[in-house]
Amino acid sequence: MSQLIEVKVPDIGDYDDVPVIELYVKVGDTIAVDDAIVTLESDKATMDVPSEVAGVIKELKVALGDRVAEGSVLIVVEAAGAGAAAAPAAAAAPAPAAAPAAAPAAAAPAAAGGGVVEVKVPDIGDYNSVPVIELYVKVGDTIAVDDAIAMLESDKATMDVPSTAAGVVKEVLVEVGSTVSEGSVLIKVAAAGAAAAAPAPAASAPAPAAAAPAPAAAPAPAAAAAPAAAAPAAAAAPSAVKLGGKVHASPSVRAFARELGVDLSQVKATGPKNRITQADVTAFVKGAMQSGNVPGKAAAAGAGASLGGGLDLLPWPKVDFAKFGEIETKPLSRIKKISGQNLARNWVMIPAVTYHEDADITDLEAFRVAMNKENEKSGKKLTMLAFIIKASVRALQEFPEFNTSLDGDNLVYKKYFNIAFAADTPNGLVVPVIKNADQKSVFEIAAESGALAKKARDGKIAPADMSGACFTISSLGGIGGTYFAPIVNAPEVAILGVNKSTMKPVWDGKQFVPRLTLPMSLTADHRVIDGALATRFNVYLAQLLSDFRRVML
Ligand code: CAO
Repeated sequence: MSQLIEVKVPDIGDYDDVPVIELYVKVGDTIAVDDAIVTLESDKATMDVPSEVAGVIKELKVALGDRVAEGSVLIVVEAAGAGAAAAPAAAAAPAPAAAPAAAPAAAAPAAAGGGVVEVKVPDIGDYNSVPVIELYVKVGDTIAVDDAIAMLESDKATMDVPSTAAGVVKEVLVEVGSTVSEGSVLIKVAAAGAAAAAPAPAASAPAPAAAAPAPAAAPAPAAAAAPAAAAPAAAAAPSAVKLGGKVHASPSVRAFARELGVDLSQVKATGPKNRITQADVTAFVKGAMQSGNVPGKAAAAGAGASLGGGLDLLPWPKVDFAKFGEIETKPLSRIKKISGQNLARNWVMIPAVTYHEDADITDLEAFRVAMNKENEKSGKKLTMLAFIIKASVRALQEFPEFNTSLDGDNLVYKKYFNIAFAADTPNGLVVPVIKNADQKSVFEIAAESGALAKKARDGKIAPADMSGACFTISSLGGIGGTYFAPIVNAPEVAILGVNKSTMKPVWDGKQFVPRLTLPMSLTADHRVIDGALATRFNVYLAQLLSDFRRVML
C-alpha cells in the first residue's frame, strides 16, 4: 500500500512566522532522508529544513514567500519502499488535488514501465567531442534521478551530467577518456519500477523540467573573460558546472557553505551518492584561495587571508517580482555568468581608483582621417583604438609598474606587451588580446583588433585569443559617453577606458580654441599603483596621443 507522509517544519526555536526563501523540491522529485526541502529565514538566521522521509514528492504545501511555523506541512511524500503506487488507495491521505497538474510534465523518456533506459549527454552548448574525465557509476550501481554519472571537461569548464533516470546501471558505454557530444549514450539503466522497492513508475520518472540542463549552463564557445574586468586566462579556469542537477548536501553542510559564501553547485562531491561533504567545501575553499579565484563571501577575506575577516554580507534579496507586475525570466548567457563572477571578485578584491584625463587628439584624428583616405583603395584602415593601443604600449614601457601582476607578496614585471581590448558581442563582453603589440605597426594592430572583434562577435574566439594580457583597454568611443570607471581585469593592475571624443573649447592662453578631446578613465590597483603614478601615466599617455611623434622617442 502506498503510504503518504507529511513532512513538517520541526522545532525552530521561538520563531513562529518565518518566510520560505528557497524551495529545493517540486512535485515528482525523488528525495532522500536529509535532503533539504526549503530554507527558512528568520531575522537572525537562515535554516534548511531537511526531509525525514525518503520517497517521491506527491504534494507541495508551500510556495516561496509563504510564512510557516513549527508544524506547518511542507510536502507530502509517498514513502520509498511503500510498494506499488498503482493502488491509489482512496484510503490514504487526501488525494493531492494539485498533483496531476503539477506532476512530471517533462517526465523523462525513461522509466515508463520500468524498462531499460538510455541516459544521454544533454545539450552542452556548442561543444562536441568533449572528454569524460570522471565516471561516477559502474554496472550494478543503484542510482537516483540527478545523481551525477560522469564529469565532462571542455576547455573552459567541467560539468557533471546528472542521470535522468533512477534504477540499476546495466551497462556503461563510456570510460574515462572517451569523447562525447550531445546525445551520446553514457549508461543504460534498468529503471526503478521494474525493481521491487522503487516507487510507482509514473512517480519515479520525474526528470522534471528543471533536471534538464539549463541552456545557459552549457558552455558557450567564447566562454570568455569579462568586459572591462574579466581575467581572461587565469580567471577563466574551469569552474564546475552541474548541468541542472540539484546538489546533494546535508543541511549542516549547506549551512557551512553559506557561512563561507560558497556556491555548492561549484563544489565537487566525494560523499556517497555524490553528496557534498564538509570536507569537500573546505577543499573547494582551499583550492579557490590558492588559485586566487576566491568565491563569494570568501573573496572578501582576500587571497591568503583568514576567512574570519570576510564581509558579513546579507543573502541576496529574494523578491517575488511577479507580485508587482508581469515579468519574464531569461537565463544569463554563459559569458555573462563567467564574466559576472570575475567582475564580482575583481570589484571586491581590488582597491581600485579611477583617474580621469583628457587627451587632445585633434591632430591625431586629422592624421588618421588623412591616412585612411590615402589608403582607401587598399582597404587598410586605421582606428583610434589602434593608436591608443600603440600609445599605451609606450606608456607601459615608460611606467613598468603598469605592466605587472601581483603574486602574493611579489610583483611580477612583464617584459612583453600584450594588450587586451573589450569587445561588445551579442552574448556579452569578451576580451581578445593583441600579442606583442610593441612589435606591431598601428596598421597591423588595427587589422588584428578588427579581425579579433569580428571573431568575438561571430562566437568563434578561442581561449588562446584571450589569454596573456598585460593591460586592457575598454573603448566606448564608437558609442558615446563622457567618462566611466572600468573594473581592473585581474591579474592585471590597470585598465584604460575611453569614451567618444568631442570638440571642446580649450583656452590656449589667449583665446578658446576648438580641440578634439578624448575622455580617458584609468582604473588602477592601489596596492601597486599610487595616485601620483597613475596621474603621471595619464598625463604621459595624453601627451603621446596629442603628439604621436612622441611614441617613437
Ligand atoms: N571618439 C570618437 N569616435 C570614435 C572613437 C572615439 N574615441 N572611437 C571610435 N570612434 C568611431 C570610429 O572612428 C568609428 O567611426 P569610423 O568608421 O568613421 O572610423 C566608429 O566610432 C565605430 O567605432 P567602433 O567602436 O565600432 O570601432 P573601434 O575600432 O573604435 O572599436 C571595439 C572596436 C571592438 C573596441 C568596439 O567595437 C567595441 O566593442 N567597443 C565596446 C567595448 C565595451 O563595451 N567596453 C565596455 C566594457 S566595460 O563594461
